[in-house]
Amino acid sequence: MDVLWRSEHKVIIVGLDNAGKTTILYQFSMNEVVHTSPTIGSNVEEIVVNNTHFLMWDIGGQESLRSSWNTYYTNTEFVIVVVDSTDRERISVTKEELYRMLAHEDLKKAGLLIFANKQDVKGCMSVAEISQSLQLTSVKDHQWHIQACCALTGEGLCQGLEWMMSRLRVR
Ligand SMILES: Nc1nc2c(ncn2[C@@H]2O[C@H](COP(=O)(O)OP(=O)(O)O)[C@@H](O)[C@H]2O)c(=O)[nH]1
Ligand SMILES: [Mg+2]
Repeated sequence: MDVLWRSEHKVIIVGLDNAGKTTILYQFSMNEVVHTSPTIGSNVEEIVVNNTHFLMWDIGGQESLRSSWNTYYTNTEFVIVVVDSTDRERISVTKEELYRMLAHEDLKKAGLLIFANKQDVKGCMSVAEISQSLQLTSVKDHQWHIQACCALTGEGLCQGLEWMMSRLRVR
């Protein structure tokens, strides 16, 4: 039996409140190829893409909840950070949370996927602007990728998943 086929990859979806995390998780579970099965709570979904299973946790982003993000870190293979590209005021808060996470022991080997969400909104920050604000080029100890998307239409989400799949193959 193929062990890889069976294994499940843990993913956490983080980001500030209102970034679009739940919308993205919902899109993934609607579009996934085989089936979806809500497990423990309403905020976790199993997404199956080409026989690869991802267990995705959508973690609340309100300030009061951010301090408990680390309770989800164990065995996490990918961190998806969702950025509201229209929220220029709080991009610095996202940056702070991002580097706090990347420094955490339990996330040392995790891949980092950043969704620049709400690209449908006129005047929003571009991928280049967000990369610069988050100083992504200084991230050397994690594999990372930034992807423009619109969670409402689903545009860009598959490319993000594809990047995660490609990272799985090289390991
Ligand atoms: N214009 C636009 N609105 C979005 C997009 N994604 C999410 N939203 C809206 O942003 C709000 C917050 O989304 P939600 O998924 O609840 O964010 P969460 O707090 O991160 O889980 C909702 O009103 C969504 O409809 C997007 O790509 N474009
Ligand atoms: Mg939510």
